[in-house]
Amino acid sequence: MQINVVSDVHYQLEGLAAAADGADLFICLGDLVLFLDYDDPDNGIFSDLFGPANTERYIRLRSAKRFEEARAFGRELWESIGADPWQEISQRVGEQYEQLFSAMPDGLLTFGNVDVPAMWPGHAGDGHRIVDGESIVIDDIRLGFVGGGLRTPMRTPFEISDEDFQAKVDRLGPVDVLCSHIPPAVGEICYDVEARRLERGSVALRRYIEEFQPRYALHGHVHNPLVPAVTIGRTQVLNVGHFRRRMRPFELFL
Ligand SMILES: [Mn+2]
Repeated sequence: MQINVVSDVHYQLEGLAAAADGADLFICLGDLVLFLDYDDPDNGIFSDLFGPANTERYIRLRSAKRFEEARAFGRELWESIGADPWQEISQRVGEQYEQLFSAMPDGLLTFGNVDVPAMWPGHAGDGHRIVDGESIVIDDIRLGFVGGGLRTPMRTPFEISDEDFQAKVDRLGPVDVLCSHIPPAVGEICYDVEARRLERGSVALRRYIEEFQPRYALHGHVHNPLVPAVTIGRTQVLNVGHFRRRMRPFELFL
C-alpha cells in the first residue's frame, strides 16, 4: 500500500492536484493557509492587506519574540485601514480555502495550527474526510489522527490546551500509523534551523508513541527540522516535509 502525505501546504497550489498520483491513500496534515510567509514577505494575507514592508517589520518583531510590540504594530495597521480584522481575514482565508480544496486530492485531512477548522466543512468536497481525534481503518491499516497545535506566544489560529490535545490522543487506541500536525516532544525534531527556534511538540504524542509503538508516526509543522526522522522504540517518527517549498508529497510504503 502506498500512502502519499502532505503537510504545511500554506497555499501552494502547484503540485497539489497531483499529490495523490500513484497512491492508494492520500493524507493531508494541515496548515493550508498562508497568512505570513517567513521566507518571502511579498506573499500571504498579511502582505495583501498591509504590503511587504510592513509585513517584513511584523515578521522581524515576531521572530525576535517581541510579541507585545508586534501586536501593537498590528493594531496600528488595522486602525490605519479602518477594517474589521476578522471579517477581512476570514474573507481571504475563504478565498484560499476555495482554491486549495478544489485542488486537494480526495483523502483524509486533519487540521494544522494555521487553519480555521470551522471553515473547512463549507469548502471541503465529498471526497475529503476531515478527521481529528479519531482512528479509522483502511485496508486493515489502523490510522490515528490528531490535528491542531498547542498554545504558544505566536497565537496562531488553531492552538488548543494541553488537556484538549491529550483528550484527542486518548481517544485513538492502538494504531499502525499515527498522523499529527505537530511532532511529539523530542528536541531535535522540533528545532527549526532556519527560524532558529524550538517549535512546540507534544508530550502527549510522545507518551502515546512510547506506550503503543505504532509502526510510523507522521507529522509536519517544523518546516526546516534539524533532524527529519527519529525512532522511539520500534516507531519511526517522520517529518513529511514542507509542501509549500517541496511541492511534492511524502510517500510511505506499507
Ligand atoms: Mn506550517
